[in-house]
Amino acid sequence: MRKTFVVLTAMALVGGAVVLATGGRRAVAQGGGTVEVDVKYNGAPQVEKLKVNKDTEKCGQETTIEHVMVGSNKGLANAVVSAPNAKGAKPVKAVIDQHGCKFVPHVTVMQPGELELKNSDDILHNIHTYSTANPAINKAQPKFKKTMTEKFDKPEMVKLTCDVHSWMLGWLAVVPGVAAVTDTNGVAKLENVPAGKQKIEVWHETLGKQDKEVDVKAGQTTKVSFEMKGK
Ligand SMILES: [Cu+2]
Repeated sequence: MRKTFVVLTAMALVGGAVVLATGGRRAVAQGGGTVEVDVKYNGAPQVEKLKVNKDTEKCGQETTIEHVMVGSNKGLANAVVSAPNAKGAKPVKAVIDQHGCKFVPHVTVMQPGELELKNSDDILHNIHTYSTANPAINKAQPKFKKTMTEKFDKPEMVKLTCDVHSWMLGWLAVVPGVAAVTDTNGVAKLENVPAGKQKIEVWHETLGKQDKEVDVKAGQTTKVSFEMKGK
């Protein structure tokens, strides 16, 4: 038992070292820096609570819609932060799960390309997108269809709903360059942003968008903060 544990730990350490080494090399090769973005909101959170009238064994008796999530120190969660002109970012496969009759995560960022849509609920969902730059999707995903792949080739903020569960709301940010979503403290990190002047954009589903220019330095972390205004 102990032996297995030691071997596994050693493997994990080696694996970690490999990841660190490649990560470091990539950063140096691109001459990029990190931009740490801090997004604040001075207003009150807006979380809608409602009773569920369908599929309650999977969806629960009640649910919430997270319109504006404000954490500690007025940090705004679920904001999309991006350096849209940063070239050479490595595409990461974007995945959205329909779980507990919610889109998880509530806000997803992806570069133009393919999105994997999961249904881990074992019930019927029906994705409905309000896209205009990309073809709109209105497609049933029965419980046996655990994953679907959809294409979003054009940059756009896409609203997601489900025609079976009226409360389901999510957002897909198709953004070129480097992008991330703020955490519960309102912070997001953009990694490997090419050095030099870069436009940093912040977008929030109900609070709109803002941008600022920052000077990114290779191998360093540049901090920038935003304060979103209520509408
Ligand atoms: Cu649904």
